[in-house]
Amino acid sequence: MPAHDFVSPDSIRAQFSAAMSLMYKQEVPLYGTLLELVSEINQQVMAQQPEVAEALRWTGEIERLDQERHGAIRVGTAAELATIARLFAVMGMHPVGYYDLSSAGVPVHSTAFRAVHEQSLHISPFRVFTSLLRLELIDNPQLRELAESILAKRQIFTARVLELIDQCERDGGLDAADAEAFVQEALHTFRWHHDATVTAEQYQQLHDQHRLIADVVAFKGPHINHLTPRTLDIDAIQLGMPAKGIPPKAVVEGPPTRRHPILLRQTSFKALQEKVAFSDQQGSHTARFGEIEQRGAALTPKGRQLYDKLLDATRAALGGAPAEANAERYMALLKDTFAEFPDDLAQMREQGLAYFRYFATEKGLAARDQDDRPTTLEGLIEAGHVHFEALVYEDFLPVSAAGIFQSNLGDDAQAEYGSNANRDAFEAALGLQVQDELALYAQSERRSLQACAQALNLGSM
Ligand code: OOG
Ligand code: NI
Repeated sequence: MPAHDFVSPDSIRAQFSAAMSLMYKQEVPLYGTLLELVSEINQQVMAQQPEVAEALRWTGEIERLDQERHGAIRVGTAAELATIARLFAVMGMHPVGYYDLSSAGVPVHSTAFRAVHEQSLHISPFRVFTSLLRLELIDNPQLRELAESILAKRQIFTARVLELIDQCERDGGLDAADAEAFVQEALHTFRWHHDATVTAEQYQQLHDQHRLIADVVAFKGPHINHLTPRTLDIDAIQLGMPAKGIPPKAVVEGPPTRRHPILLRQTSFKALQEKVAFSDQQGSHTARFGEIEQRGAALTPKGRQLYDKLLDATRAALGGAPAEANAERYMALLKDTFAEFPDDLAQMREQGLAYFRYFATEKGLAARDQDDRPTTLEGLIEAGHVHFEALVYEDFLPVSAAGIFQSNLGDDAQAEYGSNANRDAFEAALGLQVQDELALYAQSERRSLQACAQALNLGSM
C-alpha cells in the first residue's frame, strides 16, 4: 500500500477522541451535562473577555477548545502498559513525563500519552494520563500473588486491535477503513465492564488493601475513569456545578485564580456507584468520576520551581492536605502566597518564568524589507513587529493528580508508601523512555522564533 493512502495518526487520534467522548457520554450521562456547562461558560468568557478570545485566536487554541479533553486509565501489568504504548503510538500519542504518586499514598506511577508537536496538538490535543499499578509496594505477599494471578489471565485488547497495531507498525500506517476499524476496536479496551473477574470476597480483599487495587485488578479492562473537558474559567464551573446537580470536590487543585493562568487548575466530582456482577453475586463499585480543567502557561524550570515553592509554602501554612473542612482557608492562603508570582505576560517573559510563542504581526510583515527596522527580538517586540503569547501547558501536575486520585478514592483511603519514584522501572515496563516535557516546550518556542525570523526576512532572532 503506498504511503499516501494512509490516514495521518493525528486524524486517527481526533476520531478516537470523538468516539471516546461519545461512549463516555452514554456510559456517564453527567459527563454530557458537564460538557454543556463547560461550553456555556466558554462562550460567556469569550464574549465578556475579548482579550482571552484574542489570545486564543493568536495561538489557534480557539479551534481546538471544543474538542479538548484528557482521559485517565490504570493498567495492571508491564505487558499491558507496553501494548497500550503501541496502541497510542498508532494515534501519534507518545509518553511524556514521569509522575510518581507513591509519595501521595497512591501505589501507581504514571505518564501522559499525547501528541508532541504543536501542529499535531492543534489537530487534536487529546491526552491520556496512564498509570501502572505497583504491586511491589504492597507488603502482603498472598494478596500480591492473588492480584498477579488474576491479572495474568486477562487480555485487555481485542485480537483485531492487536493485528491492526502489528499491521500499522509493519506498513507504517493504516488506510481509512483500517483506521476506522482500529478506532472501534481500540475503544473496547477503555469500556466499562459490568462483569467483574473475581468473586465478591476477592474483590473485598483487594479493596481492603487499597481501593485502587480493586479497581485495577477486579475488572476485565482499564475502563476510562474520567474524561476531562477544558474550561476557560474554572471558578465559574466550580460555582455552577451544584446548580446542575454535580457536587464538586472541596478545592480546585493547582495555582490560584489569575488574570494570566499558569499550568493547570482542576476540579472533579465524586465517583459514581455502579452495579457490578462479581463471579458469584451482585455488588457495586465506585471508579468513574468527572473532572474539569483550565490550562495556562507552560512554565520554564525556573517558573516551575517558583510554582512548587509557593505551593509547598501554602500547604505548610495550612498544616495539612486541603479538604472539605479547611477549603476556604486553603484557597485564601493560596491566593496570598502566589502574589509573589507575577501575573503579567511581559514580566513572566522578562523573568524567564514561562515559555512563549512568537508571531510576526501585520506591521512586522509590512516592514520586512525596510533597512532601518529593528532586528533583535526585544526591538521587534517593542516596535510591534512581533507579538507573543504564552505556550499552553499540555501536561499534568503530580500534586494535583494525587488530589484528584484522593478525592475519588475517599479521604479515608490514605496509605503510606513513602517516596518510591522509580522512573527506570516504569520505562522498562513501558519499553520506551518517556519524553521530557520541558524539552518539548523549548523546541516549540524555538520553532515559533524561527518561523518569525523567516517571515520577517531575518537570518535569526
Ligand atoms: C488519574 C488521576 C490524575 C489528572 O488529571 O491529574 C488525573 C486517575 O485517577 O487515574 O487524571
Ligand atoms: Ni484527570
